[in-house]
Amino acid sequence: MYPRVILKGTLIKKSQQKKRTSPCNYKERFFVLDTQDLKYSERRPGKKPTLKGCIELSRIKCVEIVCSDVPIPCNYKYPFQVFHDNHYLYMFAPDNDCRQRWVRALKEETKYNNLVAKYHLNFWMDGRWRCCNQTEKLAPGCQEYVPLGYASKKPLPQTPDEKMDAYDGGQRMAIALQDYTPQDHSDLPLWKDQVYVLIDSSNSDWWTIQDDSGNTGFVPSMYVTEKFGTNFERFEWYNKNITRGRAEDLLMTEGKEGAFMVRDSRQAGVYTVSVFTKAPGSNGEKNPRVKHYQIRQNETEESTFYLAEKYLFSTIPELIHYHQHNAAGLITRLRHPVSQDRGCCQDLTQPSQANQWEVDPQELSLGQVLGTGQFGLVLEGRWRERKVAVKMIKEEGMSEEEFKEEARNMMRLSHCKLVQLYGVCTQRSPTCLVFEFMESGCLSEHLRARRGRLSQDIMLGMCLDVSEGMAYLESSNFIHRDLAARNCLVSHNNEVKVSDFGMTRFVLDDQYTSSLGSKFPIKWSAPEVIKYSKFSSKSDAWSFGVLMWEVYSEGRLPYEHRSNAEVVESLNAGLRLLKPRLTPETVHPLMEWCWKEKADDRPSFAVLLHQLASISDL
Ligand code: 4IP
Ligand code: ZN
Repeated sequence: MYPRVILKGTLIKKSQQKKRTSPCNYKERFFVLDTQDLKYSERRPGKKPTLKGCIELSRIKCVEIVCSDVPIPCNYKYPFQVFHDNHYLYMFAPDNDCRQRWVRALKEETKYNNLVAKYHLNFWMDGRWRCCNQTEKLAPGCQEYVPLGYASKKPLPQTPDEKMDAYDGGQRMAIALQDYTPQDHSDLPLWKDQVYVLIDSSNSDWWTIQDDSGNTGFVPSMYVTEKFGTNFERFEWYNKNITRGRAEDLLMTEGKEGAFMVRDSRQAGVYTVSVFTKAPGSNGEKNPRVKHYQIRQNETEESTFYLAEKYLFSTIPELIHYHQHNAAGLITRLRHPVSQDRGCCQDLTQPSQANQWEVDPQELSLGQVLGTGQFGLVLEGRWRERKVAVKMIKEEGMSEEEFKEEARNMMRLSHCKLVQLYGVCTQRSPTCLVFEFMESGCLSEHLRARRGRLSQDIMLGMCLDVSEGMAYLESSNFIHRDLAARNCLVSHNNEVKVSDFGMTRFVLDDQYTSSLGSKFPIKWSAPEVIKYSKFSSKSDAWSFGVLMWEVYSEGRLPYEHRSNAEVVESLNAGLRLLKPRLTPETVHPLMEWCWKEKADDRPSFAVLLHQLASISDL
C-alpha cells in the first residue's frame, strides 16, 4: 500500500554530524512525514527536488522539543529533536504552533516504537549535553520522556446549544490549553498549544472554533484561551479592578499557603500575580506575607509571557496553569485561586463553585450495599439516569476539609482507565462520594472468583489497563499511594480501572496511614515508603509490580503466610516475591524492574505501558 502523507513543510535542519569530522551547518529542507518515513529534500527554483535524507519511522526512539538556553543560530527559532538509530536530528520550526504540529504528529506515529525512557531536553553542543553536562553523545537522557498514547478524556460541563451559530466576525484566535476528545458529532478535537480561529465565545461554557482544515465545532471554553486576549474574567484567579492593598487584605484573610490571584497592575496592560506565603523570606521580610510578581513579556518575541525567565508561555492562562503545578522560581506554587466576589474558590460552600462538584441530594437515590471500603459502606445508587457507586463516609473516618480542597482536582482527573469521581454530596449526613459504577467489583475478588479460567490475554490486558490509568496519573503528577488489586475495579469484558487514587491522604485512622499500623499496606509498599513515607510515581511503580504478581497468581495474597515484620526483613535482605507459575517470561522482568531497591531505577508508567503494549502485540 502507498504510504499516506501526514505532514509536510519547510523546516531548517542541523547536520547530524554522523562522523566527528562532519561539518556543522543549518540547511533549509522540505520535510515530508508519511506513515512510513520522515524524508527531507532540497528544493531549488526550477529544479526537481533532490532527496537528501530518509528516516524510517520505526527507527525513531524519541521526538521532543528542545529547550535551549543559548541563542538559536538560524532563522527558525523553535527547535525539536528526532532521535533515531544513534543520531540526533535537530529541526527548527518557524513558530511554536508549527513545531507542536510536527512533534505531535511524529510522536503519534512513533508511539508504539521501542522508545527511550529518558531524553535530553537541551542540545548536544561542543562535546557535551547542555542539560546534564554528560560528555558522551549517546549517554542516557536526563529527563523523563512522555510519549503520546494515553490522552485524557474530559467530562463535559453541559450540553452545547445546538442552535448557537452566531459568527462574531473578525479573526480572533484561540489557543488550546489542553487536549480535548470530542464527545459527540458537534464537537471539535483540541490539541494542546494548537491555534484555532475563534468564531463565537458568547456562550460561557461552549465556544465555537474552527481548525485549520476549516472544520467548525464546539469545545468547552475552559480548554481554550483567546490568543492575545485579555479577557480573563472567566478564570477564577482573575480579579479586575482590585488595588494592591485590597488584594493583600483578601489573601491575608484567606491565610492559606499559596492562595493567589492575578490582578491588573498599575501599569496599563500589565498583570501581577499576588501570592500568600508563610515561608520565611531571605531578607527578614515579615511573615506571613503577600508577595507580588509582575508577569513579564519578552521584548523580542511577540506574546511570550513569564514569571521566572526560564519558563516561557504564549498566553497568561498557560503560565498560571503551569505555576499552579510548579513553583519554578516562585516562593510557592499557586495553590488556591482567590477572587473578590467569590472568596477562595476552594470554598465550596459558595453556590457558583459548589455546583461544579456538589451532588444535589434530591438527584441521588440509594440502593443495596455493595461492600465496605476504607471510609465506610459502599452502596449502589442512581444519579442523573446512571448507576453509580456511593461511598458513605463514616464519622471521624475522613478529613473532610482536606478532601474538599482536593476533590475538584480529583474530579478533573478523567481517563477511561480510572474510576471517575462524579461528585460529593455534603448536604446530607453522612457525606458521600459518588463514583462511576463498575459491574464486576474489585479486581482481587474478581481474580479469585475466576481462578483457573483466566486466559493469558485477559491477565495481560488487566495489567495493561492498570498501567494505562497509572501512566495518565503519572503524567498528571498525581500519586496513587495505595495501588493494589483491591483498589482496582472491573467492568464488563474484564476491563480494569484504577480506583481510590490519592484517597489514603484523607484517612484519619492511623492504623491505616502509619507504616507501623496494622492496616498499613506493607506488602504493596516500596522500601522508601516503609522507611520514610516517601511517596512518588516510582513508589506506585513498586506497588504495580505487586499488582501484576496478584494478577498472575490469580488473586493470591502476596507473602501469604508472613507477617509485616517478616516481609520487611526479607525485603531488606534483598528478597522479592517469587514468579507466579502463570507469569510469561516476557512479563516477569517487568515485575522485577518495579521492585528495584532504588526508586530511580524503577520504570515510569509511561515505559511500563509501552513495554506491556509491545508484549501484547507479539
Ligand atoms: C552535510 O554538509 C549536510 O549538512 C548534510 O545534510 C548532512 O547530512 C551531512 O552530515 C553534512 O556533512 P555539507 O552540505 O557541507 O556536505 P543534507 O543531507 O540535508 O544536505 P544529514 O545526515 O544531517 O542529513 P553527515 O554527518 O551525514 O556527514
Ligand atoms: Zn541531558
